[in-house]
Amino acid sequence: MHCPILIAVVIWSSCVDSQKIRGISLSYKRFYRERKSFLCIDGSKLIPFDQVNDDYCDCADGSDEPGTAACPDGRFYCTNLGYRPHYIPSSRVNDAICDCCDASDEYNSHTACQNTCRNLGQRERAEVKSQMRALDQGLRLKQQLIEEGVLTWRDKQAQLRDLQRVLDDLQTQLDDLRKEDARRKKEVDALRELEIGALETEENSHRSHIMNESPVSIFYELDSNRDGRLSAKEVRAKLTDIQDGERVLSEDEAVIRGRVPGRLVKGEPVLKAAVSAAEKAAAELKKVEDAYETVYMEIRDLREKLATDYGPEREFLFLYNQCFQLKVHEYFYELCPFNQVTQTSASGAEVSLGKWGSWAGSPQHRYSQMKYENGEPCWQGPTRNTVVTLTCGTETALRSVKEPGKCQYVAEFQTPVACRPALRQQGVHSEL
Ligand code: MAN
Repeated sequence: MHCPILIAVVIWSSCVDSQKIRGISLSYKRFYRERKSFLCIDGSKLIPFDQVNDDYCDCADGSDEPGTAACPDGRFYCTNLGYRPHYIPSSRVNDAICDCCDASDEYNSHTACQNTCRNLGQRERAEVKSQMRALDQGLRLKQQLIEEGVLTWRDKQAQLRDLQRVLDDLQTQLDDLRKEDARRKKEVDALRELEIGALETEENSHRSHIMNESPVSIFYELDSNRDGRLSAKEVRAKLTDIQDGERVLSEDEAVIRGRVPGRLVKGEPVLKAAVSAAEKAAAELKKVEDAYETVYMEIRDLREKLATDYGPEREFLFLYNQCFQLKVHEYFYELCPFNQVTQTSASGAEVSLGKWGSWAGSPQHRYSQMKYENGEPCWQGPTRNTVVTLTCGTETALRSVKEPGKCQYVAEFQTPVACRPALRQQGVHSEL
């Protein structure tokens, strides 16, 4: 029965106190209970209570003058009912500038300060409300992206298994084709050996035939117009024939001896067919070797991508293979998450601002920052690096890029997957 009355008395008395002792918060009220004397909060001095807020600084910590500008390091508490309370340096009390939205800092300056706390509070509450809506929407989108991430992950795993099967199959083909290639090459080599032997035999018999012929038959062979005389022209014609014959023969021989691929001895269909079959086998082997190389690289890249840390729920996986651009002044920036950051100038020159390094947030929020390292070296400076801070938003976009230190870049990347339910309790303020 007495309870409501008691509460009213307590509230009334605290209001009286806090109005009487200007510039203190409710939590500090206990130090300023009206007694005969006041103990400086740092315990250094005991002074009569009527010296509190008497515009003369008695305590070294400034605690006796919370509501005046008397102490150099004092601070004044703006209660700002309806908005957010905060401290201002007590030097700003009665300086003719309205600092507290409840006008409490200008109680004796004749400056007409308006109490704007209610409006500010309303505006802030509306803003927080819309931020909360955005946070809720962000969290819903995040959930969708996590679910999409699960499917993408399964997809990639299946893709990896398929590629591995293709690679195994190519390996089997390669084993067979390598054997076939070696067999075909050996066959051609054997046929060429036989051919060299045959050519040498033919050449020897041709030479011995000429050597064994009688002078009359040689004369008869040279006398092509059958006039019984040998002209220089007739002799030269025959010599040219012989030289040509020898040249062709020695070149063929060279082809065989030097194993020049693709050259055939005339009139040898078996060798020709064997060379063609060997060429076909080599081409087939090359084709399968190239395919093996391509699939092998694909598997390696995919394994590397899948080994990346995409967050506890793989919520960042959807960023895989995506890039985000932003133009800031004369530069065009591009962030390709888990890959690299680049800067392109108006002239079109592209510079690497770092390659994917690691997550770099604080131990509690590891996934709130990304580090891209070892970019293009800066002239007379370090290599370019970029720290990307992830903030919660309903869209995924690169929001800002700055260069606070030479060749050291910082970027803000907004995405729903950076939204955390805890932001609701924290008031999301700086995050959204
Ligand atoms: C380029 C850009 C700048 C950087 C300078 C350093 O102009 O990459 O961001 O500061 O080089 O020389």
